[in-house]
Amino acid sequence: PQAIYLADYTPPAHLVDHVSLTFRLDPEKTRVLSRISFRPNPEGPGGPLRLDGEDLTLISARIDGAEVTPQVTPRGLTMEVPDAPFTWEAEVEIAPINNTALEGLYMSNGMYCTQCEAEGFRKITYYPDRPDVMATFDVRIESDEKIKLSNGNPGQSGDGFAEWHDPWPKPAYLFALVAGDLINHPDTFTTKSGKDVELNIWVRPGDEHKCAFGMEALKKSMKWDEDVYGREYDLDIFNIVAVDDFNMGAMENKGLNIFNSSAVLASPETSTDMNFERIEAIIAHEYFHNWTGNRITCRDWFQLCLKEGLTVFRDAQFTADMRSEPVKRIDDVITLRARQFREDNGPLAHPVRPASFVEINNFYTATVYEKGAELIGMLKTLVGDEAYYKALDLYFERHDGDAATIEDWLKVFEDTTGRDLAQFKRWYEDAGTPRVAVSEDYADGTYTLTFEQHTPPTPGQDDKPPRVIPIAVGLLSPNGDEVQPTKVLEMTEARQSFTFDNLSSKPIPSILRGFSAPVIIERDTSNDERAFLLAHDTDPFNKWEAGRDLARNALVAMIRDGAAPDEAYIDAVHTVARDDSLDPAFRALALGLPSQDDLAQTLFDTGTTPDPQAIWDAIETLRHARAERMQDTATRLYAQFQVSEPYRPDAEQSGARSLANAALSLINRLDGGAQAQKQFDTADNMTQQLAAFSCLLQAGKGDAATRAFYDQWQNDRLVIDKWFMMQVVHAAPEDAAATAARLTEHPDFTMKNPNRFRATLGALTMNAAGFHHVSGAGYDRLADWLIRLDPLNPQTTARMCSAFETWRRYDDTRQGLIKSQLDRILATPNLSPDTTEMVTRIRG
Ligand code: B3K
Ligand code: ZN
Repeated sequence: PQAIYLADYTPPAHLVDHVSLTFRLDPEKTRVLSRISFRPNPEGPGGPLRLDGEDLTLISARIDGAEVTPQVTPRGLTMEVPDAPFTWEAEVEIAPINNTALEGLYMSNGMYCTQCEAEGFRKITYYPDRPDVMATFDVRIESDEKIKLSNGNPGQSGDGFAEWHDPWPKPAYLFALVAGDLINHPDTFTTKSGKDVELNIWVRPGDEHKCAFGMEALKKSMKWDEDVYGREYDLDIFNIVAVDDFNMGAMENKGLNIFNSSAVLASPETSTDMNFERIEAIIAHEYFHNWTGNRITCRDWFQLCLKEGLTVFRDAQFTADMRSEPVKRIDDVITLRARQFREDNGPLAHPVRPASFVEINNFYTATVYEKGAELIGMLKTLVGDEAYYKALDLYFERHDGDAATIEDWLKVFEDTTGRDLAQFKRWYEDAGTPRVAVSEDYADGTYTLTFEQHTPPTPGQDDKPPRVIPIAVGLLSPNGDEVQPTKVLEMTEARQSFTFDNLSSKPIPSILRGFSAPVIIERDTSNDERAFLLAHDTDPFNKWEAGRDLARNALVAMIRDGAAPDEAYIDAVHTVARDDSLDPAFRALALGLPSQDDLAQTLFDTGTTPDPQAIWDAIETLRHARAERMQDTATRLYAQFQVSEPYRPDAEQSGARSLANAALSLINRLDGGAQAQKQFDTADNMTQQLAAFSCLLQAGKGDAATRAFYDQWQNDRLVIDKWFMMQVVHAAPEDAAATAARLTEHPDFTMKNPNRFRATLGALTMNAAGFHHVSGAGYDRLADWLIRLDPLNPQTTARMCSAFETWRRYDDTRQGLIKSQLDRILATPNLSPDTTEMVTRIRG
């Protein structure tokens, strides 16, 4: 497979004014009739008409009514055409029932649905399948299926057909079609200018009771985007459809969002508090794409972060407004470090705006999404809130209807603020996580902070010039008072100092408040100072960070030096847990420990080869020591934070439950699962039931609960995914691979459903000590299944290869084991381009 380069971008030779599509649906022989008005692009390179097309059988083609015979290849067709506007008509045949890749038109439980981003439309009909070709669409669906949906507003419908008209020009990746036996959960929303919009969530019969929460989330999102960004909805109808077989979370097709059912269906009995929060965020995210993605789209796929980074940033703002801002920020940084820092520090590192790719689906990454969102946050910090919203207004005004670029995006900020953003642009172009070393000096009332930045090399990028880094800093006096409220220091040089005057004593700095930039701070500091910040910092993020650093140091000392659990850490976290003036959700977060993967990277970065088993042992030992020291507190918190009111998935109740369940996991270490069993037996919501189930599995007392859970939920696919996942994630390291293997034999296992595949094999990769068990069984099982899945679903296979991306951290034995699995995957005949690209990059 050939790489394509951003530098090679050329505008399309032909533009499209309008598309009419007719679908005659049939599982094996769907006919797609297209009628497309083309015209030469005055800014294009000229030349023949080139249309993308894959896995299509061309039945007939016409230009301006006359039959033509184009040159057809497996990737598309070429045709000499007049140098004037013309109409292209084609009829193609496709077989949705055979489409296991879940890209293009496919079937899920008897229902027709589509996924076109990034390049799936070319599996539906011949078309210039690139985002800078935008057109209005009319769609006619002919089928006996009860419900037939497409983008835009409904037109005529009758016996066996339905028509849809989308007045907003869009690229083909936003096309969608759904047909099936569906039931709707209806509602309405009146926009700020008084327009009534019909809202529907469409589900399979039996799932109707799981729609109410998603609908509320949708209405809140619509209101929020009006209030905060001034963005109103622009069609008469907004449809959401839940689909069981889906490669990603959801898709923002114009007026017809298609969701993985796990990202929309919710009920208290079947969904955890975390599920509710995630669903609310994904509904918001897809809705917000209507402006940031659809009305303004991307010129080419290199610009993917233009819509994704911005939309992730917007959905994070929304969640912070709906729930708790500090808790959301801490959660997001945990995820960013776990996924994006890991990616940025390994063989898959790439810029937020990549310069080349083989398969674009491999670039829907934590870097494009989450780091992309961090860049928006930094920009907002640098220019200030007012200028940020002014720039956004200009962006919407200037680029509505455009397929835009990162240059366009930065230009609106330059034009609004008069600032030169050339240095900021490096954040988009240079991969890698900057390290910022900090030193300090205090003399005669003046305190000086000196920062030095350095970004390690990443594949294809050795030298990285300094970037602009907004570093939010506050200073505390030794008695705990804040003597310098948060101030944003703008670092632009490789090495730079900032001074603070008139201080009566040497302050304690709180650096990178709110995690103001996606960097790694390197600073020699004492555990006393960390404990001080955990107790006194006014910035909730850094307060949490101080506790996290203490825990990490304690664990590293245990692993590397055989130290005993650090009493000072346990005291400090105990004090936070007991402090009733703090938000329960924050206290639960403070009780969290760094992940096994985080510790492996920390050890590696400081010159120690990580031993996954030793990491697991240390975490177990520390958890046990904590439980013993905090016994009384755990009992008190567990009782105090039981929720007696009817279940609500809001921040208040879910915070209480998260602290009660953190207390349960402390209790569980000492009582052999007794309390967890009680909670499991009496739980009336999934948050409580699953927390108890996970405690029982960890205590080695999960057999009865495993059977009971299955019996109770065997008819609910989403809950059974949890059942698969829990057993693998909580298996002891030496049993993890065997547990996953055993579950793949279960009658409910199917590799065709991405959720189930991830719940089983993805869960194996989440069990770090199990996946990296020195027997190599974890690596072997995963490789087996990736090889089996690849011919069916390359996209999901390729994504899961990233489980191997950290392989160079480990000892020679493990490196050898992983390398032989990577070689085995690469040697598989007919391996997909998706997986080939991933494994080749990982192998290096
Ligand atoms: N834009 C889609 C992602 C499509 C993935 C294609 N492989 C979901 C989202 O970010 O909203
Ligand atoms: Zn998105």
